Amino acid sequence: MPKETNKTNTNDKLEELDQNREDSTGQFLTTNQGLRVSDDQNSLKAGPRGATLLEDFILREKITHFDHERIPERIVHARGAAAHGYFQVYESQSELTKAGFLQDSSLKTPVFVRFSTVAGSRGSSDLARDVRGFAVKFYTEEGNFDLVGNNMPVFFIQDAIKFPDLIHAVKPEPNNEIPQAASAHDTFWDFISLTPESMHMIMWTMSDRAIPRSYRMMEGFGVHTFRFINADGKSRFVKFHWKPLLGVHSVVWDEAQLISGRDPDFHRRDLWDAIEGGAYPEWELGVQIVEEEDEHKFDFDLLDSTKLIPEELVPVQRIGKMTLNRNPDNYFAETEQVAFHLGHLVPGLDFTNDPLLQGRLFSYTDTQLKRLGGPNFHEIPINRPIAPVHNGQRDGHMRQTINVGRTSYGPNAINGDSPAQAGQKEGGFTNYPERIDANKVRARSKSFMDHYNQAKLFWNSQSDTEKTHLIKALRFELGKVVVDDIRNRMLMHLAQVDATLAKGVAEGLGLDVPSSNDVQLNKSVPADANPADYQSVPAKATVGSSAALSMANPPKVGIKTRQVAILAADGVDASALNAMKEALSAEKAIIAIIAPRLGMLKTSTGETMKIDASLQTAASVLFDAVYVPGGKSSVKSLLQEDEAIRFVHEAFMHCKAIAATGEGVELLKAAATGGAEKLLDSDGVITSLDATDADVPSQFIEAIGQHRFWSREKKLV
Ligand code: HDD
Repeated sequence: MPKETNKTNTNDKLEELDQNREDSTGQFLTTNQGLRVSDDQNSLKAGPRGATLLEDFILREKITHFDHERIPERIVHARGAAAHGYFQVYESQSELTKAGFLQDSSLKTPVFVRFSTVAGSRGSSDLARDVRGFAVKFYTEEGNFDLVGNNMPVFFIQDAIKFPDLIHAVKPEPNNEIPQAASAHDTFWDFISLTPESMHMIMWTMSDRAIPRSYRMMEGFGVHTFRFINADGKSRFVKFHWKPLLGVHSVVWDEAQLISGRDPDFHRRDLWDAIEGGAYPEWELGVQIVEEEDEHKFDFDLLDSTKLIPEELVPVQRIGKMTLNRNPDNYFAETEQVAFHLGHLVPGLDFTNDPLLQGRLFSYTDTQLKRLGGPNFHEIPINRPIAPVHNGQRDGHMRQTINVGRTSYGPNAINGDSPAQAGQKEGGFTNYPERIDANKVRARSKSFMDHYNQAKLFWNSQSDTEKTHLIKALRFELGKVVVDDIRNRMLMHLAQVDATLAKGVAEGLGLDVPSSNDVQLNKSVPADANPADYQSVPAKATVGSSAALSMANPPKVGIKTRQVAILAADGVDASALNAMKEALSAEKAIIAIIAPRLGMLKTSTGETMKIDASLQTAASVLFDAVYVPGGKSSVKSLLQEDEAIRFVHEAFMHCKAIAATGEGVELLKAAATGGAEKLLDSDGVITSLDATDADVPSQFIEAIGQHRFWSREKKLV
């Protein structure tokens, strides 16, 4: 029988993790066998200067363990950060699914969520232009359910058999292992330019979605179409979405590159700090439901992972909320050893025949066997379900469970046929009995051949700023390509998506858009196939747009957890500084006082204040906004610091909210290029010569809430 709903199962998981926690505070040092060690500073030698003795088992144990500390990093998604939390459904979804964790609004289901980049190694920068992984492990009472998604709703390829090619192409090139964590190189674009099915995904990865402001401000998507099954056995198609309550925001590419130098752990740190500070990130779980009989009513195939269902056609229903409220205790034990797998499923859910999904079902367990070293990785605390585990599986590397009794097989009579198979009534999982009657073929469905229309839909749905950023991203990426043919092939594809897009990119590359309209560029055609079967469907002249695909006009969600820098030095205007600090704190923004040096600051009234960072370690790219209060001697000192001028200049270039009062305005003038008037008159720049102007804090808060002021940027479309 499944465990009774106890409404507190988040505690079960935490208690289980607690049992494995080791805290050496106040304890003696021991070997792994529990032997107390008296000297951990010197190895055992023949005399103080003598040779070290092989007999020194303490030395050997310590060094051997150290030598084996690293496990193979994930072949993809190697770099990540994770957090614990819980999920709660708003109301029972029994009409749609019998999944236990979606029935009871008072039940908190524990989750562990790992965010990641895809291409880079474990030590690469968080700010690479890349897809972000968004993997959620629900520890439900019916077993673990893993929703292993990304922050983009579509994927590069339609069939899993191409995944190794895609990843080989994007990873550093094999001869010199360059470049790290970047798609801007020949092999990636060579592959993409021969793979038209990637064009929709390319629109997403070249958009600012690929450089998020924070993991906390990203959407998540299950990508594939799954099935929900209710207690009557009725199946419906479902797509999963995560909608962040902090809105969806990104940085700009120049900023991303600078952050990679200033703080390559920017996203990891942001998640950690927010949770430590009690600002728990939240996402609503959304579902798009398609009735079984509507499977073929769209002009794309629901089984094709390069397509999304526009929200205008099928609205997203928000059915519950996930809150991340606890950082891991140990990066390796939890974040590195967590093992996700699409095949970790619970009753009430099932797969579809999406060929990308089907291949993934093989890959994840296989990769854990290599990475975690054997078949018992489910016994590692972070991977253990809260549901009890009973089966005849035995032995293997690092087995932890001590299975009692004589039987490890079924049927058996010796142990009363235990463990017994569970019927549906007892919570046993059954597959949806989908009818399959087909020839065995290696082929791609014709319904998968429309490679440009949704790329076009994405392009049409972007604001002019987003279109400009997309063109610039493609100019950057293809600008780093060395082989000319690749650029020309890409321009041909882009021309299929949109003429302005192709022209904008071509201009930046100093090329003309090729006149050929060759939609036959699909080189992913099997040897003996009829090329006509693989011909891409030409893009329609007009394709609609979908508001949900744009990050422009994000919902106003306030400035909670936004990072605000206050530039100050000795003599800073105390009342202006304090009034701004008070106003920002009331909105739960995070404030940092940045000064020419570390230590304490003396304000105009003699008050001392702690400096959070010096201009040498801080940079505007690590903040959402900057304020320069007045105070004659403070501003005079700042004007002598190149870093202070650069700080404001960069914040302006990156379209951030800037405020200055009293003499602080002088620093803004010094930071202006192209005339002080231009900077002072720009949107999102709030100045007042009145040192304690009471309107400035509220105007500044309103401006930070806008995220960025794109009117400062030159548009390309
Ligand atoms: Fe994958 C990891 C997401 C296609 C094979 N994948 C991995 C992770 C995420 C995704 C978020 C990291 C999980 C973690 O944090 O540990 N992958 C996706 C999405 C895909 C996708 C959204 C397309 C819709 N993946 C995909 C294919 C294959 C793989 C087609 C292979 C056929 N993915 C893997 C893997 C990884 C992995 C090799 C590496 C580490 C791991 O599994 O545990 O098995």
